[in-house]
Parts: sequence; structure tokens; C-alpha cells
Amino acid sequence: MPKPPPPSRRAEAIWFDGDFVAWDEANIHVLSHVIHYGSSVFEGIRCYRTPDGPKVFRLRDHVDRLFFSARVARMDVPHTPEELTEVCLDVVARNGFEECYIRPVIFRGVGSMGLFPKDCPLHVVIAAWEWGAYLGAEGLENGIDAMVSTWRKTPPGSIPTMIKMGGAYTLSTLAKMEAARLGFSEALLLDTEGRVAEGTGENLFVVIDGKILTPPLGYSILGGITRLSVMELARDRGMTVVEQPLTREFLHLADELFLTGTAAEVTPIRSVDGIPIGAGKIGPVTKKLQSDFFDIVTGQVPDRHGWLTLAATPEAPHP
Ligand code: PPE
Repeated sequence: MPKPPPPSRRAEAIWFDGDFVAWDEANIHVLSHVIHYGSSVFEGIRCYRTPDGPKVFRLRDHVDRLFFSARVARMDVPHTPEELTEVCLDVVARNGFEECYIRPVIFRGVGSMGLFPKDCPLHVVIAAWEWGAYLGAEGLENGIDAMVSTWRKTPPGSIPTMIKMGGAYTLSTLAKMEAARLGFSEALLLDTEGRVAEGTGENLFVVIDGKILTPPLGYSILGGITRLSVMELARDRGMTVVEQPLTREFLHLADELFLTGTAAEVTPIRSVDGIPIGAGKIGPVTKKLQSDFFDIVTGQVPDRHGWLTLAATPEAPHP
């Protein structure tokens, strides 16, 4: 298990359209298009403390997804993926983080009023902060209590679920607030057909009879990078992973359930709507995959998949 996180620290320097600015100065105008209409695309990337220094997990895959989101949102990013990859590493190094969460966000600024973003310049920001266990250290270890949300995922042909677009997250926020109000740690959202899609900010996995099931792309989910990584780790262990649509009953057929995400990492679910899952604690398959994940990201075992990129520390700046 990972050690409990140190007290949270935010970046002193945030990269804003090409320059580093102080945290308190990274501000925008209240009439920016993004504030009114949620016109942003973003990423969440984790950097882990390893014996060789801070290493960023699947950096290029996250940057590529950011550009994919921007393309769908018709945002013409004034930087290359290579540039933004370097900036992410710079943000870690310049702030002297040993571990952190990196948040790139591209958004429409202030220009013409109204929906049509004519003359609204695009801004690119990369910030970072220290972020401990997203669903709590206790949840990571023993499992969280989840509920099925009364909110449904947007249907295909509506707000896209495969891109990380700011406005789309109003749905996740509503579901999360509902869960918190009712005393749950997380909400699981069904799609419009009633199939289980994902958590508010995580993908979902179901373990039944030793097999691992997860909804396929195209079923109202984000193509999670942690999701893909955990599928690979499971296959490395010779486990069977099947992408298939899941109805709500699968949640209760399951021997184990777990969530994956950059923020949530690999978090077990111990109950859904008050019904215990398996023994009501982290199950053996989840435990194995969670340790495989943490062993790799924290550099306890060799990075055999080439998932980590070193972000130099201030003492040893990268070239
Ligand atoms: N589904 C959704 C809807 C989602 O937002 C995330 C990431 C995932 C699945 C998992 O994807 P990946 O991180 O590539 O494995 N959610 C991000 C936002 C969390 C937040 O509160 O903000 C994250 O985990 O960074």
C-alpha cells in the first residue's frame, strides 16, 4: 500500500500561455467564454515519487488525449504535443514536486459575448498540486461505498463522453453531490439504456468467477488511461479481461468491483446502494492489480511497459 500523502501543497508557478506565473496571479476575466459555457478541455496526470526521482505516469498518452479532446471541441491548440509534454515536466521540476497531480486545461477566453465563440482566444494552462488518495486513504485500502446515481450519462450523439470537456462535467458534479448528500463516497452512472457506464471520474471493473469485465468504448465512457493500464496488468498475470456491456445486476453478481482513474488510482468498492460486494472489503483480484499498479508507478519494480517519464528535480534539471 502507498504511504499516506504528505500535507497538500500547490504549485508556486503555473504555466499560463507560455509563461510561468504565480499561483495567485493565474486569473481570468469573469466574462471568459469558459465560465459561462464550460468551453474547456482538460487532463489529469499523476507524477509519482520513485527512488530515481519524480516520474510522470503515461505522460504522452495524456497529452495525446488532450489534443484529441481539443480536436473534437474544434480548438486549434497553439502548441505541439511535444511542447506541452515538456511543459508538464517543467511544471513538476520548477515547483520541486516529488509527487503531484498535473492539470493541463485549454479554454476559451474573453471575446465576443454569446454562445458562438467568435474572437474568444484560446488559453492553455498547466497547473499542479499535491493530491492524496482521491476517494480517501481508507477507501483505497478497504473499499468505498458507492450508489447508483439517479443521473444518467448523456446519450451518444449528445455531449461526448470520450473527451474530457469541462462542461460535460456538470453531470459528474451533480452525481457526486447527490452521492455526498446521501452519505456515499462515489456515484456510478448508468447510460440512457440502463447499462452501467462509469463513476463520476473513474472507469468501472467487475470481477466475476475470476474474470474481469468492463464496459467497452462506445458505451458512454471515457477511454481511461488507467483502465487500459490495469487491463494490461491483468493480462500480464494471465487473467481474462472482457470488454462487454454490463446491466445493473452485474454490480450485485460481482465478487469484486473496483474503480480506476488517474485521481482514484485503483480503488475497491465494498458496497453498492447498501448491498455488500463480496466480503464487503477489498477482494483478492483487486488487491493484486492495485499492488501491481502501485509497484510500477512508485518504481518498486521495473517499468516494463515504459509508462514512466522522469521529471528532473531542481538539483538536477532536465536538459
Ligand atoms: N471516467 C471519467 C468520467 C473521468 O473523468 C476519468 C478521469 C476517468 C474515467 C478515468 O480516466 P483516466 O484518468 O485516464 O484513467 N477523471 C479525472 C478527473 C478527476 C477530477 O476530480 O477532476 C482524473 O482522474 O484525473
